[in-house]
Amino acid sequence: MIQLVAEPAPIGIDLKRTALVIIDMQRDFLEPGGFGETLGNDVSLLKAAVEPCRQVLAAARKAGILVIHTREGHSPDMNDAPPAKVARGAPSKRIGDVGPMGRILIQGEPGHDIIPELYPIAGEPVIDKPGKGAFYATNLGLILANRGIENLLVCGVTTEVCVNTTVREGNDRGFRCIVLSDCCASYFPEFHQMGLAMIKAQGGIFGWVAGSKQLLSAMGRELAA
Ligand code: TIU
Repeated sequence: MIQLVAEPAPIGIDLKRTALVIIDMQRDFLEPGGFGETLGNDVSLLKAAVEPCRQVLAAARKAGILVIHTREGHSPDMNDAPPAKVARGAPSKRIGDVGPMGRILIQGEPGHDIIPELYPIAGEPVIDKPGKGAFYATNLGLILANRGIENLLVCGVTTEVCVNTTVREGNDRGFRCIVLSDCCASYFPEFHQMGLAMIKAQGGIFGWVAGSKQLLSAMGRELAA
């Protein structure tokens, strides 16, 4: 058990029943020439989350916590891509079009892959998801149930889109979701702040928010104990 300083209240977590879920830290969102940039965003805004995420990932691996990575994207035939998603907005390139990192948001393309700093290692499940939420049309729930997981430490991008959707899905499924604030980022700094505020408001209506430093120091105390 670790005692984590969090908002709206401290929380005790059994690390054996906890998974670290890293949402969509893909080149398509973090690097120029990918999906995020085609939507008109400044992708450099997401960089801030990489180093805190890397530190939490290293600590989780050392502590033997289950680590799960997710990737948003679609199969090359795009049978799993809703036409309403593909046609949305006025991006410079649409999902499936060829960009500098291969076809935008398509599995197997360089842009779809996870950034090198956070690359999965053998044994870490990688969940490919067609939607924003990591539970929708994936086997994430089954993997977590099989491991007896009750708590999710959530990192990734973007705070108000795939992180928030996944936390809301997880909360309704009975998981305690703890979002690591500095391990998440948005193309809109104000949405990052509000995305976190929405989770922890009303007594933690969707979950808890904590900083990576709070988690790392709580884990350090546990390892030293
Ligand atoms: N992973 C994720 O958040 N997908 C998005 O499309 N995010 C945006 O902010 N666009």
